[in-house]
Parts: sequence; structure tokens; C-alpha cells
Amino acid sequence: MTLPYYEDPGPGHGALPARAWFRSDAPCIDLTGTWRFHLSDTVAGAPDGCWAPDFDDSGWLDLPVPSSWPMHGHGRPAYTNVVYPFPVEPPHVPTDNPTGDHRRRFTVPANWANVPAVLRFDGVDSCARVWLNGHELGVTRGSRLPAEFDVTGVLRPGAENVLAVRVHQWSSGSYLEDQDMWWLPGIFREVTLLARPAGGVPDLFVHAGYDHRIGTGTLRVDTTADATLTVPDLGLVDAAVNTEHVLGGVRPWTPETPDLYDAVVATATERVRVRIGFRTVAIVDGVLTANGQRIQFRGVNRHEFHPDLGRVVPPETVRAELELMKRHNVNAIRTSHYPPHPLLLDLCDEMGFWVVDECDLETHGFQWFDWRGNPCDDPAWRDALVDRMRRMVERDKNHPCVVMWSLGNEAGVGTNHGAMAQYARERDPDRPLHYEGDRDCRWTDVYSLMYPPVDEVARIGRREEAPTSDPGLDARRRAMPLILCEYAHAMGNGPGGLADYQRVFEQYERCQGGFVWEWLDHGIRQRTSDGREFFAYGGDFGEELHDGNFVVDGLVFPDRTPSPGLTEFAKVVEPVRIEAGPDGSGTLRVTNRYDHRELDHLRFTWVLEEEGHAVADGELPVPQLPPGGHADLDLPQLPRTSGETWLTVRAVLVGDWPWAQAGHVVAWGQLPVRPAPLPSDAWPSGSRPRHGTGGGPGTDRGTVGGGGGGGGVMLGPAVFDPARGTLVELFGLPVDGPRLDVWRAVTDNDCGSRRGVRFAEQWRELGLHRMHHRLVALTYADDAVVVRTRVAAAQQQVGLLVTYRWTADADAVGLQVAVAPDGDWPPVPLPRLGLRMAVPADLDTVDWYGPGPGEAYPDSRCAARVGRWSATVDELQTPYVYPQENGNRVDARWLRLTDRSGTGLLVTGHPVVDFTARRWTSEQLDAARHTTDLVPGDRIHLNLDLGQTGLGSGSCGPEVAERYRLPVAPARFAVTVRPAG
Ligand code: IPT
Repeated sequence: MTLPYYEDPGPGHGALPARAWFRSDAPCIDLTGTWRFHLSDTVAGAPDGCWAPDFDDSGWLDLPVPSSWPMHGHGRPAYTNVVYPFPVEPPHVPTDNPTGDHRRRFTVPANWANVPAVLRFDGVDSCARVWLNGHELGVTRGSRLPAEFDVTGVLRPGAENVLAVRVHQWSSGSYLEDQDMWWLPGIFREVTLLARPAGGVPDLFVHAGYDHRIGTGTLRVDTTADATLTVPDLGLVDAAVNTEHVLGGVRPWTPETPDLYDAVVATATERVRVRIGFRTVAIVDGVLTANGQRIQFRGVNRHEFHPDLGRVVPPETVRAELELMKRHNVNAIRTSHYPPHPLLLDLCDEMGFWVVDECDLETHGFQWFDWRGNPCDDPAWRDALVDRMRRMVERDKNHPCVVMWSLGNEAGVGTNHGAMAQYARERDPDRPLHYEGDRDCRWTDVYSLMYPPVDEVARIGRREEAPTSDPGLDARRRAMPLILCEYAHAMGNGPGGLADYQRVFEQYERCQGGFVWEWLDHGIRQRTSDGREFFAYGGDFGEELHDGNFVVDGLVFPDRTPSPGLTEFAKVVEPVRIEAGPDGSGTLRVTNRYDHRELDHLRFTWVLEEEGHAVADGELPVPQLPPGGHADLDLPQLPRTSGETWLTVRAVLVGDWPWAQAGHVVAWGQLPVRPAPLPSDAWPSGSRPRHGTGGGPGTDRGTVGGGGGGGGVMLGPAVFDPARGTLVELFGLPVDGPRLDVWRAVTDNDCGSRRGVRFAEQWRELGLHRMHHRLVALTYADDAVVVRTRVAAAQQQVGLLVTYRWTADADAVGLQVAVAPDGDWPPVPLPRLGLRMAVPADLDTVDWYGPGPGEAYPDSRCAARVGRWSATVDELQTPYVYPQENGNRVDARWLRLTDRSGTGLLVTGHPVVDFTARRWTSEQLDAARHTTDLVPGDRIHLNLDLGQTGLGSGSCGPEVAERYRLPVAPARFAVTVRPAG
């Protein structure tokens, strides 16, 4: 039985050979806009003959094109990561196959008569059958790839034309497009009618190299057209095509210096504009280089997604997100996991990014079957796969930003990969090939890994990795550069550990950086019935199979506001390092970590801050430094200070750039100038404990067992509940607590997955989220209240013995806490160790001195700098799409919580304290599934912590490294509390 066209494993039919996407002066007609649309549940149920020009579509709906139709209320989005949402029986697809018929009428000027023309689709998900004026043009698959159909002779110039496009959600192509993202059918990129004048430029291939040894550019434009080449800025006028031109005085293209030259390739009938960037990419002695210099990827994986529009990303959004990347020191993009909208590459040429351009190929669901049946190893699919590679390479070959071709993602490895690689190599020998799935690097030029732990990266850096499974290939792979095509899983709160990777990338020449997974949370914007906005994820649309919030794992939120992970990334990868010079030298070291440029676009400013107050500032002269070079500079003349003092040096842009204005901070460093003096004020003491009721004199000495007492016990400004040993009042404010707290609302990275370490599960087994506090004793000393408790969970023998020693004077309360593990604890870290206390809801302004302004955790705190900060309690929250622990501030010297009148509490750490403050409890945060589940209560819950365990990358990568884990071990910490103001 022959297969219906949408199940045919081949590449489709009727389309023209692939070619470059370029701008020409030939006329074109943009066919985006409002189309007519009809959705059917099955292919057979779709309206027969609706491609006929005179078909009556008056009963159809309007739909914008481009669009992902489920985002417009037709059907629903569905999310799966690895699994196919249909039975795996390639190339068959379900009978229930949403089929969208699209129709568009348009007129073509009469002067198009006798002009050849093509109809171009830049992206249709997943299979389209196309008719113009009732005439079938063909069938295309390969959702993120262009398809062009010849419409010469079918088009009616000077008259109305009717274009009909039938789009099937499921097709044989769906087996090749199992990327970790929403399933979203539709014509999601532009549709354009292009005049292709006879004697015009059918295609062209720009080869623009740069010889760094002699500083010349080489330029050859290949085309079959009878054309000339003009590059005004290089003095080339009507020069020959298909000929190499050697050009002196060329400025090379790099992401740091994205110099482009406007060029025109002209025939008698067409002028094509291209922008040329001269650069040579080569692997030299096992190192990936551009223009002779080792390069480093400070990259992100970028999917194309918009929270309201699905796969349609408006151009202004794309530009804004690239600007945001530039401002955060991102220098590379892997177009995970398909070729991007062509505009992206134009902008990457212009703004400066390395791009790993990835083919639209993923068959991840076959991993479940040990890759049995994988299309990548089945000759029936070979043409489709090579066709996908060809369409990507041909479309994008003229972009200097494209540094490597990638054969796809998570598609096992098979002979069809070899055929794809062969195509790319023959057509474009100047770009290396990437494919992580080819572990032995049979077909590729770089060794690529996902989510290896740092020590494994270092081992590979030393070329000490385990051999390949094919010993014949081992020597070859061992001589390749290493790229982490994915690392640092930015799901929820995280990733942690970025700085540790960066150190290894800098230490080992072979380790050339990587791409954080991933840039963007793919949440879909929704509203609750009462109108509150939230972002939906897998399962929110009633999917039968789904992978929940695994689709929400970016450095920016779905609306592209940065999350703290991006701020951390920007700091960790900054292209200038500013730090203390060698020990004891009293100098400041500035290192140029750009690959290709000096620092002439930056100026350096300094400010001296004493306890967060600026006391002096100035400019720091920094000599020109070559890439990789450093200078040890004398510190500026600094005034004497007495309090804790820091020198902050910033590298800021001298002039405006397309992505940031003059003054934008590219890099910064902070040097301690003077440590905090020892506290001059004595620890609060002297107050004698008193019983609050009865008004009698203080109890000299006594012990109250659990439940004893009755009435309050007072110590200076603190009033205790003697039954629990906690405070009920402090400086006249009603409070509840503090009590020992070891729980945090688990993060995605705490939950773990792939590597088997699941801290969240272990914590819940130990009952850390439901600890009981047994009062062992409440003792009054002369000048102290000592509370001893044992903290443990139901059906657990292990516990924590806690001693709270309270002292006070008239103005201050001091608390010293000692914690000792009791019993035989398993080797599991604690999520946090500290105190939790509820305070009145109106103490909602927080000022603090310490690292800030953003949240920080032990393995993600590079971006926090010491200063004086202020935020409301609401501003302290990070609204992770899937609610979880967030908002921690580390190492505060002090913090003040005040109400509008300035009344409140001042907490001082001895010497420092971590804190979080929120309007809900950790338990409520832990239970919430969407941000709208979090409802402010009538109190603020304040955590004052000795510390927390770090974040890690455990939701897909390595769990938090050992040294960032908080062990179950004896611990002590102390705070004092005073009235604010
Ligand atoms: C890896 C995928 O390549 C990527 O698309 C994404 O799913 C990521 O994981 C997790 O968010 S594959 C995984 C099995 C390492």
C-alpha cells in the first residue's frame, strides 16, 4: 500500500533546490497577514477541494499568518521532552491528526507578467501541501527549514490569486522533530512571493577569509550567474565573481568586532545585497580558532518561542533578546535544535555572536528503545535527513556568524548522519561539524558533551578521557577541541557552579566553553479566572503524556526578563577580569579575556565605599592589553576609613553600542580594603528574666519543662511563650519564633533526575519538611534565658539538639544558637540551617548591608557585590514559573525590616547572616505549582540562616558539588536584634 504523502519518509516533493536566503531588488510580495482558516480533526475530515479558487471559505475563521494555531484558541499546545505523543510506528501518524486549511487571496501587479516567480515558506510545522490557483505545487516537511515552489505560469499577474495551504500537525517529519519543546503546528514563519528575474542571481556563496598573519582578507563569491561583485569600502567595483580577491586593510569579523562590509552582486536584471564578514575558522593543533586565535564560547542554547505566540517571535523581540544577551556577555548561540528564523542570523552577524547552526533533527524518543528503529540509521530516511542538512547549509552559508554546522540533537547515531556530514563537508569545507550524539566523533570535528561534571571536563582538558568505544577513532577524538553543547541546567533556581566550569574553560586550552541550557523559559502566558497572570507548562493543557515544567529551564523568564541565573552568568563570563593582584603585592590585576580585541572601548572607574557609603571615586588608567594579557596596577590614592571598606572597579563602555549605551558595565571587581572592625558594642546582657504575669520580680533561677510555666517570660524587650520557648513579642511587636529551620521549598535542581541523586527525595524521607520541636528545657540564668529543644521528624530517630541562649539589655536582644546532630544521620546535606520567625506583615521594607542586590547561593554568588541595598519584601522574591526556594541574600552584616513609619527590627549578624523574607511559608512555597498559588498571608516569614546548600544543576546535570553542601554537623551562629531606626 502506498503511503499518504504526509507519512512518506522522504523529503517532500515539488520544491526547488535549496539556496541562500538573501535580499535582492527583485520585487517581492509579503503574504503574511490575515488568512482564512479551518481546522479539522483528521485528514479525511478536512474539506475536500478547498484549494479550488472558487471554494467558499466564508464560513471559515480568520487567523494570522505567521502563527502557531493552538496559540489562537484552535486546539491546544502540548509539551513533551523526549517521548513522542503518539504511538511509535514510523512513518505512521495518528488518524487524529489536526489539519489546518489556510487560504489567502492576493493580487499581483500586472508588470509581473512573464517574470519567473517563486513562493517561499520560511517555516511550516510539520507538513504542508500547497496549491496556487487550484494547481498543486507540492509538499514540504522540515518545519524550521525553507521551501520554495516555482509558481511561474501558475501565478496570475494583474489578477487575484488564491493560495491554499493544508498543514498537518503530524507527519513522518514529526518523527524527526522530537525536540524538547511544545508541539505547535502552523505556518509559523513568513510566506513570500518573490519575483526571480531571468538572468538574475539564482544563488551565491560568499567565501570570506582572513589571514591573521598578514592581515589580508580573501573574498570569493561563487555563483552561476553572469554577475559582478562590488564592495565599495574595499575598492572593489564590478569585480569578478568566482575569483579570489586578496584584499589588504580588511577589518576581520569577530563577535567582539563585528565589522561587516556591504556588498552587491549584480547582473543585468538583479542586484543582491550581502554583508560580508571576513573570518577564518580552523581547528589548529586541536584548538578551535578564528583568525588564528583560540576562541571561547560563552554561549546559550536558544529556542524560538514566545509566551503568547508560540513559535512566532516578532523581530523586535528577537532584537531585544540579542541586545539582552550582549549586555550579559553572551558571545555564542547554539540554535537548539533547528535552524532559527533567518533574521536571527542577520542580527548575529550585525551584533556579533558565534552561532552553532543546528539541523532540524531530533529522534530522541527512540532512545527508549535503545535506538532501535531510529530513522537516522534507516536508509528509507536518508534522503529526508540529507535534505534537511542541505536546506540548512544552503540557506545560512553566507553568514560570518555561523561558526559550525550541527547535525542535530539527540538523534542517536547512524549512517544517515554520515551522509549529512558528507554533504556539509563537500559543500562547505570551511566550517567544522558538530554533533554531540556522535560520541566517537566519527562524523564530526569537535568533541561535544552535555552536562559533564567539572572534573570530567578537566580530565578531558588534560586529554585523559576514557577511550572511545571505537578504538580506531580514539586518537582522532583525543586531538579535538571540547565543546559543552549543553551545560548548567538553568531550570528554576540555578544553575549553580558556573564559575567552576569557567575556571576549567580558562585553564585548559582544549576546553573551549559551552552553551548553558537554556536561554528561555518556554512558559505560556495564561490568566486565572480572576485575571491574575501566570505561565503555564506541560500538563496545564490536559496532555495525555507530558513532562511538566521541564520546559521551563531558561536564564530568562518567558517574557524574557532576566532571572538571577543570567546575572550570575554575565559576571562569571565577563570579558575583563578585575581582581586583587598577586598576594601581598597590594595591586589590582586587570586581565583582558576577550579573544580578539584590546580594551580601547572601555574605561575603568573606581569607587571606595565604607559600609556601603561612597567616600571617594575616580578613573583608573588601564594600559592597552592584548587578548589574554594582564596588568598589575597600583591602587589609586585612597582616603583612610575606619569601617568595612571595599574598592569597586568597573569597566564601562566609552561609547554607545547597538546593544548598550555608554556607561554600561561590562565587568567589575571588588577588592576588600579594610575588614569590618570588631564590634565595639558589647554583646547585649544584663537584663534579668522576669515572669510577665503577676508582675513579681524576676525568677532567679529555675527550669520549666515542656508545658510548664503559664503567662509570659520576659527578658528585656523580649517576651517568651514558656510552653514553647519561642518569642511572642519583641520590642513591642508581635512575633512568632524564632525556631530552628532546616527546610527550603525544594528547587528543580534539588529534585534531580538523570544522574540519580535526588536530594529532595532524601530530605522528604528524613522528614525535614515536617520537623517537630520538643522543648527539652527552659532555664533562667541570672541574665539569660536558655531554651533547649530537640528537633526531629515523625518516625525518625535522628534529630538536632538545639540550644538557644538569649540575653538582652534595654535596647538589644542577643541570641546564640548551638546545633548538634543527634543519632546516626545518613550522609545527606541539609537544605538550610537557621532560624525562622514570623513578624508583622507591615515590616515589608528591607535594607541590608552585604552582598546584593540579587539573590545568591553558595555556588551562585559571583554576581553579588558588597553594598547597601533596599527592597520591599515583594521585590525580594524571584517569581520562578514553578515556585521554589528563591530570594536568599547571603552574608548580610545587618538587615533592617521596617514599616512605612520606619518602625521595625534591625538584625545584626555575628559576623554575618543569610536571610530570606516572604509573605508565605516555605511549606506554602513548596506546595505551590504556579506563581498564582502564592497568596500573601498576614505575616512576613523571616529566615535568618547560617547557610543553605548550593543549587547545582541536578535537574539534568550534576548535583551540587560537595563543597557547597551544608553538612549535618555541629554548628553555632548568633544574631542580635534591635529596634530599627
Ligand atoms: C538535553 C536536550 O538536548 C535538550 O533538548 C533538553 O531536553 C535538555 O536535555 C534538558 O532540558 S538531553 C538530556 C537527556 C541530557
